[in-house]
Amino acid sequence: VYATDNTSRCTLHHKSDSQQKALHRLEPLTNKNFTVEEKNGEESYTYVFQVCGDAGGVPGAGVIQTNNKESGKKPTVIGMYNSTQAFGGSDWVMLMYENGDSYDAHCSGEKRKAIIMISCNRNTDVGQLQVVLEDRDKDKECFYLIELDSSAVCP
Ligand code: M6D
Ligand code: MN
Repeated sequence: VYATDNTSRCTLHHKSDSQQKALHRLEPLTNKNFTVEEKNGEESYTYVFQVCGDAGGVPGAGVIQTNNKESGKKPTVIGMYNSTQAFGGSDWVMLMYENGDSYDAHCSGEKRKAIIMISCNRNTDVGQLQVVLEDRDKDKECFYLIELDSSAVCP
C-alpha cells in the first residue's frame, strides 16, 4: 500500500506484484496531460496521454487522438486505462493501454492500442511526448508507439 496511489485508477489486465510496482513508479507523472502534434504524410493528429487518468478529459481513455484536419469531430480513443499492462526495467517503464476504438479498414478491424515507453532522463522531470510510429499495415497486433523521457523512472 502506498501513501499516494493515483496509479491504482489503472486496472491491470494481468495483475501481479511486478506489474503493480512498475506502474507505481509512474506516480509522479499522474494527473497531467502530455500532448504532441504529429504529422504522418497528409494526416495530422494531436495525441494526449495520461498516466491512469482521463486523457484530454475523455472518460476512461489513457491515450486519445484528434484529427487536426476535421475540427469538431470527437476524439479517437487509442487505449483505455482499464486495460493496462506495465513492465519495468532498471531505467524504463513500458505501459500498454488496450481496448481503444476499432479500426475500420486496417488491422482486421481490431481495437486500437497504445504502447508507451517511458525512459530515464536525469535532466528532465518530463520531456516532450513523441509518437514514434503507428504500426497499422498488418492483419493484427497493430499499435501506436509513444515515448516520453522522465527522471521519475531513473534508478
Ligand atoms: C484515423 C486515425 C489513424 C488510423 C486510421 C485508421 O482516424 O486514427 O491513426 O490509422 O484512422 O483508419 P481505418 O479506416 O482503418 O479506421
Ligand atoms: Mn476509422
